[in-house]
Amino acid sequence: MMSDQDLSRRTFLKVAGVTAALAASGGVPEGLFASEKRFARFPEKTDLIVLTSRPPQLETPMSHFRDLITPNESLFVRWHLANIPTSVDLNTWRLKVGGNTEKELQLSMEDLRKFEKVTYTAVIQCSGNSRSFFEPRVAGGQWEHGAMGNVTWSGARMKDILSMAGIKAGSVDVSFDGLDRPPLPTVPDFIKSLAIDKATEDDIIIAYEMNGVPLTMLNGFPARLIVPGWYATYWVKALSEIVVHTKTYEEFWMKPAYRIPDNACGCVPPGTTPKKTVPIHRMTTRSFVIAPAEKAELKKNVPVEIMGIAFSGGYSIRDVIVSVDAGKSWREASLGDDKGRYSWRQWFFPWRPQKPGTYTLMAKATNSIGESQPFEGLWNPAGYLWNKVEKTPVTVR
Ligand SMILES: Nc1nc2c(c(=O)[nH]1)N[C@H]1C(S)=C(S)[C@@H](COP(=O)(O)O)O[C@H]1N2
Ligand SMILES: [Mo]
Repeated sequence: MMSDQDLSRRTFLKVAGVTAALAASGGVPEGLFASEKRFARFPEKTDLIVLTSRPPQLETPMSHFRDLITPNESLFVRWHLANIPTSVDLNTWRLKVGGNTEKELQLSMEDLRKFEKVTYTAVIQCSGNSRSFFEPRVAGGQWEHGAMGNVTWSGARMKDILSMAGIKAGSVDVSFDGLDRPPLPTVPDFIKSLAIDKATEDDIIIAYEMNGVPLTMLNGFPARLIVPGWYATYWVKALSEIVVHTKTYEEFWMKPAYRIPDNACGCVPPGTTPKKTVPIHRMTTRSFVIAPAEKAELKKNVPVEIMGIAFSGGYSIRDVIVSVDAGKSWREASLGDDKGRYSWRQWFFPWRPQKPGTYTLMAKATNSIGESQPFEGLWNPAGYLWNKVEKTPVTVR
C-alpha cells in the first residue's frame, strides 16, 4: 500500500514541519497524512473521514472492514452536488416512471413495497476508490481504500417496475435521477443511465432497505438503484424519476464523465489521454489485508490470524493467495462464509512470525472467470479501476 518512496515523503514533510499547515490549507493529498485525517460525525453515521463536507464525501476507516457486513453507520458517503435531500416526506414522495412506456407511473413507497421483495448482499464501491494512490496524481476525490462497503440490500426488481409501466418498442436506454439538485444552473444534474438490457436484468433492484432497515438519508433514502457488480456511480440515490429513452442517453455524467479507456485493462500509459472511451461498468477484482492493520506491531512466536476481504465485479472469488515476505512466496488462504457472487468474501491465513523484523503482507484474489490483480497500478486519467496487489507493512518484535 505504501512504497518506500511514499514513506520517505511522509517523513520529509513531518521533519519540515509543514504537515499541519498544508493539511489545513487543503493543499495536500489526504493519502499522505494518516495522522492528520479529519473525522466528523454526520446524521445516522459514526465518525468517518471527511474529504469534503459540502457535498458530503465521507470515507470509512479500514478497521471497519473486519465485519463481513458493513454497518449502515459506517458506510461511506459520496454526493456530487451540494443541494442534497436532508428530509423526505413519504406522504408526498413519488417515484415517477415514464418516457417511452405505455403508462406513466407515480409509485409511493407503499406501491414499491408491493412488488416482490428481493434481498442480496453486494459490495458498493466508488469508481474512484483508492484514487489517491495514482501516480501521476489525478483530479477528483482523493480517496484511500475506504470508499467501499458490503451491504445487504432489499428492494423491488427494476424489470418488474418497468413491465408494470410497459416498455414500448424502440427503447434503448433508461435514465435515473435523484432528488439532489445542482447549486447553479451551469452544473449538470446528476443523472445516470443503463442500456435497457442491463436495466432489466434480474438482479437490478430499486432498494428501499440496507441491512434490513430503511436507507439512511446520506445513502439515498428513500430508495436507490442497485447495480450489483458495477461501480456505485450507477447506484443513483434518493431516486425521483426513471425515464425510458429511444436514444442513447449521453448527458454530462455519462459523457464525458465516468468513462474509461476502451481496452481490456481500462488503462493507458501514465499521463496520456485515451483515444476512445466507454462508460465505466463492472468492478475489477480486489483484495485487502484488514488485520493486522498497516504498521501493527506483533510479537515473535505468537500466532496471529491474518484476515482480509476479497471481491470482484459479480463473479465469485475462486481463491486468495497470501504472502508474508513481500511476494517471494505465496500460500492459499481459507475463505469465509459465501454470501453470494456480489458480496465480498472474508479470508483467513494463520501465521506465526519467527524472527523480529519488518514484514510486508500481500494478498491476491482471483475470481471464477480468472480475473485477478496486477502487481503494479494501472493508470487512467480519471483515477478509476484501481486494483493492484496492496502491501501491508507490519513489524515483529
Ligand atoms: N442522487 C445521487 N446518487 C448518487 C450520487 C450522487 O451524487 N447523487 N453519487 C454516486 C456515486 S459516484 C457513488 S460512489 C455512490 C455513493 O453511494 P453512498 O453515498 O451510499 O456510499 O452514490 C452514487 N449515487
Ligand atoms: Mo463514485
